[in-house]
Amino acid sequence: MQLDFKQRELTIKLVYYGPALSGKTTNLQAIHELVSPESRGRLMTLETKDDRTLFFDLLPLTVMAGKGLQIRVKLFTVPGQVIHNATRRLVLQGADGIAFIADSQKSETNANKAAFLNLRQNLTENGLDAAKMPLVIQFNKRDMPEVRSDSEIDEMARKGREPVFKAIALRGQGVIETLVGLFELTWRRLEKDHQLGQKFGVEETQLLADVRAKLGVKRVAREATR
Ligand SMILES: Nc1nc2c(ncn2[C@@H]2O[C@H](COP(=O)(O)OP(=O)(O)OP(=O)(O)O)[C@@H](O)[C@H]2O)c(=O)[nH]1
Ligand SMILES: [Mg+2]
Repeated sequence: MQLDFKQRELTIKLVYYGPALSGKTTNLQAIHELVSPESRGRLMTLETKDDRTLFFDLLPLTVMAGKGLQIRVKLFTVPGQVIHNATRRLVLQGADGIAFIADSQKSETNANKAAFLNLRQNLTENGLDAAKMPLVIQFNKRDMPEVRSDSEIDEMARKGREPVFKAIALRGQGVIETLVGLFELTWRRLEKDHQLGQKFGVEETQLLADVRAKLGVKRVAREATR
């Protein structure tokens, strides 16, 4: 997190983590597509080979919220392939929140687990407290055959403490919900640690409503102006 009180600017780093091919890059592409042009920057995809991220992707978003506070949100993806662990650890540095993108296919259950353990390990190695890190989980690829059932995922959501979202990132479904859910958790964490609301003179309910509205999907904005 970076703070600039003079400019009334807050910069937050959110990282999309998960096993190879679970849809992290696709999430960023869908967000880029859905968020209105005034809130989104350029999607940078750094080096790919056959659909697979070799380094990382970055999508910067900017939202004006609560009494002229400029919130910059930098979305990063990590490369999921096992061999790229050094890059994953690097991208994870300074993360304020994490969206774990799991693959709903039953065949990927072990890959999800391994990636989750890898996340915890890399957090620890980066000196970040895994227990305090804002984290949401997305089960992506709900459209595929042979996926884990809705009730199984609902049960996991009930048992775990992380918010769980279902998504079909390829069609843009569930991606904004995941992003907004993660933003809210992250804001609350930062608020607890740094009393941001008080320092910037903004009220949480209003701020979160503003962010929801601003990130809330181009289509809605279009309908409103039609
Ligand atoms: N059917 C379906 N395919 C998806 C979905 N989301 C992503 N895909 C496809 O899955 C493949 C991998 O998606 P990526 O977004 O590149 O995966 P990634 O997590 O960035 O992969 P790495 O960069 O290797 O870690 C692509 O062919 C996507 O089109 C989805 O919801 N449904
Ligand atoms: Mg990728």
